[in-house]
Amino acid sequence: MDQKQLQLPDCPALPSDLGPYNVEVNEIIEKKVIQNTNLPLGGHSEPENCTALQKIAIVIPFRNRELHLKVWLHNMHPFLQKQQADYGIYVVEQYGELKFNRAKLLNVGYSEAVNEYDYNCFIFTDVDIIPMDHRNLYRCSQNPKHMANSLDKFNFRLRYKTVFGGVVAFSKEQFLKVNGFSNMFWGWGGEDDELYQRVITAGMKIERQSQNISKAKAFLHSRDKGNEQNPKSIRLIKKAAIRMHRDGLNSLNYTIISVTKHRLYTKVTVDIGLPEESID
Ligand code: UD2
Ligand code: MN
Repeated sequence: MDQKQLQLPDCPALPSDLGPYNVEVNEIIEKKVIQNTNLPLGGHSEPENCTALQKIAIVIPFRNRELHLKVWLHNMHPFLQKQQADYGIYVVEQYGELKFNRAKLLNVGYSEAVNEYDYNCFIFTDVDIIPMDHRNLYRCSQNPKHMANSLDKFNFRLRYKTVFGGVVAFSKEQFLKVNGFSNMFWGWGGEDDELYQRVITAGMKIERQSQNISKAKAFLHSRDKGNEQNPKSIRLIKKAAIRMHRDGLNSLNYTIISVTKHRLYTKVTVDIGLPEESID
């Protein structure tokens, strides 16, 4: 614990003065640089006047979505600072042209972040979702939390009851309990539902905030090249319970290409290898 932490009081559980937030999109695309002086290198920030109760790593799976990333970063730094968060942003970029593997990238982000700082809360978020209310707390709870339950593109409704994609929050303990995500989902879809099965199998429930508070903007886009639908996902989801203890954080291997400290984020570029032979 450093000198500063010793002297500062704990931050309040719920910061005051939180309410609806207007996501800025056009302003950011037009202006080249937004002033945000309150950030040391690597996109890590903590409250000035108090000690935050959680240390939060925000992990974003990424490849070739520069514009979304720019808009996300420029909205989310002020948003998270308003919530008095102690947080760091990790953008995990898949190296190469092979099939995208969102879930494995998120496992890599978790592993790299825990090696760097004493994080105890992990928020895994798509690069194209931005909350519309400061009361949508980017924090961990008693149970894993699904946070993308009220997206504008789905008329602020849940598509189905067990949906668990977009943005989720896990404490370190909760994430270890499910052995992270599966590493075996190459291409679009299903890795989020598989994670839901892990949570239930591990005896946990999921939490959500009210639809009103969770309102968020999700950008419309077409399917990316290299992220075609995964034909194996249904089969993998069905066997989640028997596979989860040997497919996840404890079987993760990857090769770091580079770790770059940008002002607004840490970029981890990683070679995640080739799809494994199906061992379901
Ligand atoms: C849904 C889920 C998402 C994930 C996905 C299936 C919601 C709200 N979202 O999103 O969490 O389960 O389906 O895999 O339920 N990405 C890149 N480059 C690429 C491809 C993907 O950066 O070439 C990243 C990026 O952060 C993106 C995320 O992966 O937001 C999810 O991919 P998507 O946006 O194409 O998938 P989408 O919107 O159908
Ligand atoms: Mn998307």
